[in-house]
Amino acid sequence: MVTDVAVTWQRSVRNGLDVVELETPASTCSVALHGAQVLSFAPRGEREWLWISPKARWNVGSALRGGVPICFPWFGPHPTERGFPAHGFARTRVWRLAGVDEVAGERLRAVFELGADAQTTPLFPHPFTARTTVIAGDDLQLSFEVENPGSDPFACEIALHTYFAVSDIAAISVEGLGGCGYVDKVAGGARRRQDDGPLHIVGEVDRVYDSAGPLTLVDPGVPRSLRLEIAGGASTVVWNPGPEKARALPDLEPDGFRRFVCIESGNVGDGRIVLPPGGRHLLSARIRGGA
Ligand code: TA6
Repeated sequence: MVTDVAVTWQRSVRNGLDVVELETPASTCSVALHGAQVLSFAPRGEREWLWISPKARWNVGSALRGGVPICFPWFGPHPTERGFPAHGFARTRVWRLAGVDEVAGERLRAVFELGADAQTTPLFPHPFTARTTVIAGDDLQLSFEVENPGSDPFACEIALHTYFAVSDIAAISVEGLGGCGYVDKVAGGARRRQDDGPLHIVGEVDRVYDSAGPLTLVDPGVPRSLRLEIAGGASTVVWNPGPEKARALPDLEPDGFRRFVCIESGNVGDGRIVLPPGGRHLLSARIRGGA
């Protein structure tokens, strides 16, 4: 739906966190500086595409369950250090807002930056520059770019850990993964192959697919289809905790697992990247709506 609303943006505070609110004729979108985390995106007159837990923790330094957390420089638990934060530190640091500008097609672009400092170096002993770009218009575009300004190579994992809002987890399907190999984390990391046809979520699902899509999330309950197109990715993670794991998550309501599916795009596991000195990697996602 295109309205006569102007392209405009402002800074605000939501539950104590600094937020950039983007308004375009086609959509509204909000992004927290904490984690450069997209919190919401909705085309005008339509339902929210992203889900945030009503029990999410809105504290600097805590992971906020919902929207699009960015996992970097590792995904899941740290490979060797048990005490390090899950999914790295990018999602729990306050990023710098580098700017907001209008781009072609009455879209707004917001750019956020994060670099190595005294808090990141003990966790990840490498210089790095990360840049997250959010473009809101009639679709949502997100990119994460990382550069290695140092003199040694480093390996890292990246994921856009998107929490898509769904009418009911039992009703949705994910198209585009049929025949793909995956690591089944619920089965202790067993390697499996996805059956042909759409994926339906039954119980706990936690899989790292060797594919970056494109994918379509079909939700007959809205009804809505969201198309996810990725560039620069190698992996897709599909996660839902199911009813039992959900009970163990303090920032999730007992029934909260029904309201979202995580479809996470990036470079994780065997798809991780190695950046040589001066190297750069760009991961981009575009989410488009459809009936
Ligand atoms: O992306 C899947 C996953 O790694 C799961 O294993 C699950 O733990 C989830 O992320 C959420 O992690 P979090 O640290 O945000 O609770």
